[in-house]
Amino acid sequence: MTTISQPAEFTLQRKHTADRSNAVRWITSHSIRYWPIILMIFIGGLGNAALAAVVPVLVGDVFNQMLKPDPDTSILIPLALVLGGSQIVRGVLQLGRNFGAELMAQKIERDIRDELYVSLLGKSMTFHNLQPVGDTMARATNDVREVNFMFSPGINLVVGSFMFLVMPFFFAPQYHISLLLAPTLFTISYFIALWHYLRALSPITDEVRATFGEMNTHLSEALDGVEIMKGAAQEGAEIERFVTNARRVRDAFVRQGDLEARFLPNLLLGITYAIGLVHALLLFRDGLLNTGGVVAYFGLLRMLDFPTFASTFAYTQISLGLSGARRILELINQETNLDQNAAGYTGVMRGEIEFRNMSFEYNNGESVLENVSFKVKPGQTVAIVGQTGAGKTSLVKLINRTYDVTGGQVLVDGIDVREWNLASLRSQISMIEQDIFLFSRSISENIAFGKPGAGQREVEAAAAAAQAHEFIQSFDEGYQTVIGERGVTLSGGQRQRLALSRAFLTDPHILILDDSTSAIDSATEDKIQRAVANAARGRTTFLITHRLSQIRWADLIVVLRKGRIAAIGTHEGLMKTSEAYARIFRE
Ligand code: M5T
Ligand code: MG
Repeated sequence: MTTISQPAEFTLQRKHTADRSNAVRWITSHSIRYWPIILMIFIGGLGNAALAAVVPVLVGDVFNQMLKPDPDTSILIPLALVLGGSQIVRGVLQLGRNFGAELMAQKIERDIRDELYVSLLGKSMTFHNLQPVGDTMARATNDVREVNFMFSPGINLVVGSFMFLVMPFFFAPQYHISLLLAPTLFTISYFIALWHYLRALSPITDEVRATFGEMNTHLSEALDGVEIMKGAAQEGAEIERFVTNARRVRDAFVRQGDLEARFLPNLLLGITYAIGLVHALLLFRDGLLNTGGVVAYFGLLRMLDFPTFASTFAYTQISLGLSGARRILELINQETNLDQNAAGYTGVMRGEIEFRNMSFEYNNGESVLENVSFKVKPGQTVAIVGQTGAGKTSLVKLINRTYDVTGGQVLVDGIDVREWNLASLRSQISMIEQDIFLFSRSISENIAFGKPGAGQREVEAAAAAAQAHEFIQSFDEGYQTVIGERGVTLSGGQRQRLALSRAFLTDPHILILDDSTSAIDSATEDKIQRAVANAARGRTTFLITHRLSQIRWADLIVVLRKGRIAAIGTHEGLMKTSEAYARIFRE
């Protein structure tokens, strides 16, 4: 089995690897593991159809018996009983088929959902920055669901109804070999029509899924930015855009419905009945078929009902499922340029960092950092200063490989970060981001995020060191207080101290604090100041800050301007030598 293996930032060892070369193979490779269930669906479907065919056959026999001058009633009762009994067995087989299909659908849904989730976590930030969350959500929820429906009712009905299609071929020749004519004509034209239908359907179902994804992207962005939207009184324009998107989804569905309505086999079925009946009556006239035969044969033809009516619906479901699978696979197969480098270096970090002639740009090709070289000794505190957009945040994100450099090197303990085992590198570096993300879980869980299983006492000690204990205690539920999404119920200063508590708990060898919030009252400022000083002790620390009090006592100050180092040194030194630096302090 061919598997496309790709670099990822995170992978799981799996017993089963799926073939990801295209959607059909991918789904097949997932299904094949459950072959006993597939067998059950087939046996259930076959048995169900065969026992359904028994009905017209027995009814034909009953007719013949009753038309005799003196009907033998001792045969009629057992015939009726056999008929009844066979239908009970048929019910059980049908149950098996339905149950198998449902079971399969749920298992596959779970499997591909897992696979997608693991793959998303393994993607680089470059991927996540470019991939709209709403679209990913649509794929991870609705498209996964479509794959489920593809099995049940989709494939379930296709298998079930295909067996019905086959039955007239088995039973009709018993009455007269030429009776194969009508079913054969029907089956040939059915498959030709089906082929055309599926070819026309596939782009439409792709469109249905794609427009749905776009609508979702828009919705999630509008909700994310609802505050800005309201602030700018743009509700009207947003509604306009949403309506346009919703209309596209509707149009795609309408085209799907239109195609379904024009499904040719519906017409073919009527014609087949007519041909079949005329044929049977001609045989009857010539004495080649008796009354019971005509009745049984027409009953057998009636079995073509199921494939005809189930197929529009069932094949649409399969087509939608495949479109969904293609979209999920597209996401899974997206290139990831970062490699977790599982075989890389895993030592304990001393905390020495060196930027060696390093340059960096985002995907857009504009240079963000150029020719940056400096070295930090273990335990030192470095302050990065510079105007907004100078590249401060970008610089520190290269240390833990949130992004990879485009030129030169970043070394930790003298080892290129790309040579490090990614998990080992990241677990020893703690980064407090500019906009702090908190999960909508309890405060305790948020602090213990980097160290699951940390005890309450540990969590509280970390919070105390980060000067957060006090305000957490002031909440009614203390550490169990659940934070709203993105921590909206906390102030900037409080969020920062929670993030610091997180860092204390993981006790990293390198701490990076990207703090651009400058507008904080002096009492809080003082607390944060103390928390940061606590945190910086005994580890290499990068501080991005506008707070002069913090910059002042840094061991090394790097002044960035437009992606280049404008000046570097200690506070005293820079005050004397750097006009740019001195200006910052004068302002
Ligand atoms: C430095 C550009 C940005 C700026 C430069 C995050 C990001 C940034 N940029 C991109 O092109 N793509 C991106 O995904 O890079 O940005 P920074 O490093 O975020 O600057 P900063 O931290 O010094 O600024 P600030 O405002 O946080 O003080 O030109 O356009
Ligand atoms: Mg920044």
